[in-house]
Amino acid sequence: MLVEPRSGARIESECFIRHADAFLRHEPTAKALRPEVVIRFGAPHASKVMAGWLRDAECEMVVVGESPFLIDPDRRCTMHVIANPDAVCEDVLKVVARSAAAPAWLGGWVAAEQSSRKVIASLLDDEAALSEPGVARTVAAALPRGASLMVSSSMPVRDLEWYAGATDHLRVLANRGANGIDGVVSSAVGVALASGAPTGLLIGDIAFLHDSNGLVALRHRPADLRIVVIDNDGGGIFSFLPQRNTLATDRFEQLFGTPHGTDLAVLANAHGLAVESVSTTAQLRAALVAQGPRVIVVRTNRDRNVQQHDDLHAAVARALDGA
Ligand SMILES: Cc1ncc(C[n+]2csc(CCOP(=O)(O)OP(=O)(O)O)c2C)c(N)n1
Ligand SMILES: [Mg+2]
Repeated sequence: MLVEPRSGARIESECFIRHADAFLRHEPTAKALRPEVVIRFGAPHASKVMAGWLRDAECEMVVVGESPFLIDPDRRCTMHVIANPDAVCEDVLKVVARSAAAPAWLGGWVAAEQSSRKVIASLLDDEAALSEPGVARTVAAALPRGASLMVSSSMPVRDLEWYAGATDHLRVLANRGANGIDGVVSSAVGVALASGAPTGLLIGDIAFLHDSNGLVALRHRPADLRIVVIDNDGGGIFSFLPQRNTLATDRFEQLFGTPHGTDLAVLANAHGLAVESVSTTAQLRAALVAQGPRVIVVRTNRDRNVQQHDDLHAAVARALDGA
């Protein structure tokens, strides 16, 4: 079972695969794990790597969901079942043969997952200088059981999917789609107020600025909202795309990077909110304990972020080669 955080099914068991985005980049592993049938419940993962692997697999793909609207950008779905996922699972269990022995193919998935978990934990837990993947992993781990976590586009929702541990202690929410950075602060305020529970918001600087009106009068509201802003002074996602290397840097920055230079701590202060800047895992963990509304700012660097993702994937690949 490949589980992303929004599924609510990201439990500790190694049969619940978290790090497919990392290990499917390793070609021999991706080939060895080629599926014959895929059953997808709900929306696709954010991972482009997983989408490419599914596209190449030429397998049967059943999509199960309650909505009649099918999200299938690569036109891979061979059967669309519009039904309640729980009811479908219960019906399937009545007809499939159940055996005590795990199927042979499961071993390959569990082995790849185990190797990836070890590498990702060793590189991200307690890293001295926080990376963006490390922030996503730490935020998910540090929020208390029963909390909600809203994640923004573009990198936070991806980093959470790719690098977080188990997240079944949380209710994870995201606005996905073409306008992925619209209204994210306001959505999180709504979640915090409606749930009455601790709520985390993991958000990039541009999405934060784009909806900073959501901070208006927040200090007067009974919202335990703990906002973590990853400030890489622009849109970090674009540094992963081909235009980063095909355009001159100043043109890339003007069109895609869009650095703004705004002091986000001052902005949050202007709304009378408590603000803290952190740079280590321990500081972030400690800052997440206090109740909100409050803002925690982590400064990162877009080019270094690409390198840190590459380093993580290279380390996972080395572990898989040695396995
Ligand atoms: C309303 C809206 N405008 C523009 C976009 C295009 N867009 C997608 S991601 C992104 C940059 C987001 O930057 P930030 O919030 O800092 O996150 P990062 O990429 O750095 O993780 C932009 C402009 C969008 N998704 N929605
Ligand atoms: Mg950014």
